[in-house]
This record gives sequence, C-alpha cells and structure tokens, in this order.
Amino acid sequence: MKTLYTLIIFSIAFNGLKAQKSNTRITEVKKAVRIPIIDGRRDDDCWIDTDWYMLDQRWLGEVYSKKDFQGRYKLSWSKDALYLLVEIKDDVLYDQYDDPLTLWWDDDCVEVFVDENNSGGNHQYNHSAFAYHIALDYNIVDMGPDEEPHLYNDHIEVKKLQKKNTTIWEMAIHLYPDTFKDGAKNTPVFLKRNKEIGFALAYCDNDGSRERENFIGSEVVDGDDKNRGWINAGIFGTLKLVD
Ligand SMILES: [Ca+2]
Ligand SMILES: [Ca+2]
Ligand SMILES: [Ca+2]
Ligand SMILES: [Ca+2]
Repeated sequence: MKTLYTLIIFSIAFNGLKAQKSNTRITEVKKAVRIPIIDGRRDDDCWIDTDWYMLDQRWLGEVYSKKDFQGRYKLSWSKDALYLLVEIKDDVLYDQYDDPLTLWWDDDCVEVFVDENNSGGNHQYNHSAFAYHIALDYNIVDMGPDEEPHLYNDHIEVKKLQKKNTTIWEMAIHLYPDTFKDGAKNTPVFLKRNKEIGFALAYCDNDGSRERENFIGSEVVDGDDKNRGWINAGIFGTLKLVD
C-alpha cells in the first residue's frame, strides 16, 4: 500500500512538473568529441557536421527584412558545458547604454534561456531557470530573487567575431541548478547522456531606436503575448543530450 501511495504521489508530482511546459519541441544535441575553442571561429570539429537551427520567431516588433536581421545556431556539449554557436546578420550593432544594468534588453544582445532540470514554470525572480542577456561588450545580465539585475559573467564563456554585418558568437554555457544562490559559492552541474535541459535562444535587435525594435526567438510561442521567456520557462524547448 505504501508503495502505491508513493507511486501516486510521484506521478502527481511528475505530471505537475511536465504540465509547466507548454513547449513539446525536443532537439537532440550531439556530444563534442573534442571540445571547441571559444574564439568566435566555427572551424571546430563539433561545428562542422552539426545542423543549423533557425532563430526566426518574431516575439516582439514589426515585420523585419532579411537585411535587418537573420539568425541561426548550433549546439553541442561535454560534461563541463553546453556549447552554442550563433550566427547573427544584423545591419547595425547598437550599444546605447554603457552601464550593463541599465535597460540591457534595449541594446543589441543575444539572450540565452536555460532551465537546468527542464522543470518549466515561473523563473522571473528565482533561479529555476536563467535568462542570460549577453551584451556586445560581453556583460551577462539576469534578474535575481531580489528583483534586481545582476551580472553572471562567469556562467558563460563567450567570444564573438564580426565580419561586415555577420557576427559569430561562440559560447560555453555552464549550467547551474535551481539551488543557485547569489553571492554564495555555487558549482555548475556535470552534464551526461540523456540529460534534458530547457533551452531557448533570442536576439534583441536595435538599430538606433530608443527601445529595441525586434525580439526574435527560437521557439514558437502561442498566443498574442510572445515575450514570455523571461518569466515562464514553460515556453523553452527541450534539449536532449546524446552521444
Ligand atoms: Ca571556435
Ligand atoms: Ca537590425
Ligand atoms: Ca528549473
Ligand atoms: Ca541591431
């Protein structure tokens, strides 16, 4: 009987967790045999035969042209990090605020959403998931439980290389669990085969306006309000780590 109760409780808890994810997209991510050098060059083995995924869902702003914005990305992993290669074509790179903690989403930036245990659910002012805004000057910002922005520059190693209007961003993302505490010593988790991670990617495009002109994401978000990733990890896709 006790086993039955345990099973019922486990099943309720599990279904409760899954119910917090509206996005059912699953992407298999291949392990890197040799880890990439984070230098903004895409000549590492793990990038050569890996598929591109599109960054093409308009979450905010008016319809844009190909000249204004195009984006795509690749993923790989090792036990230490999730690797991300992002190719952005943006006609104007714009950084109007020097202070990384002022209106950081209104400057051009890549936004990486990660939910280490793929729980979904609200993460606006907690660390069940992170919404890392990576600025052109490599400052990395997210909101903390104190409802203030913080820098998380040591969570992601990042380098970019720009040629004309194309910028390649290469990153090693360290994944922190939902027990992460600001100001304390935290240890990133080791990654292993079959692990599932909540993930989405976006780009805030501003070419000189007071506020960002577009916010383009990787995931299909239902409904009129598509700018929900910074609050709700349920709209993230799921990465499954494979060999
Ligand atoms: Ca590289
Ligand atoms: Ca643009
Ligand atoms: Ca979580
Ligand atoms: Ca721009």
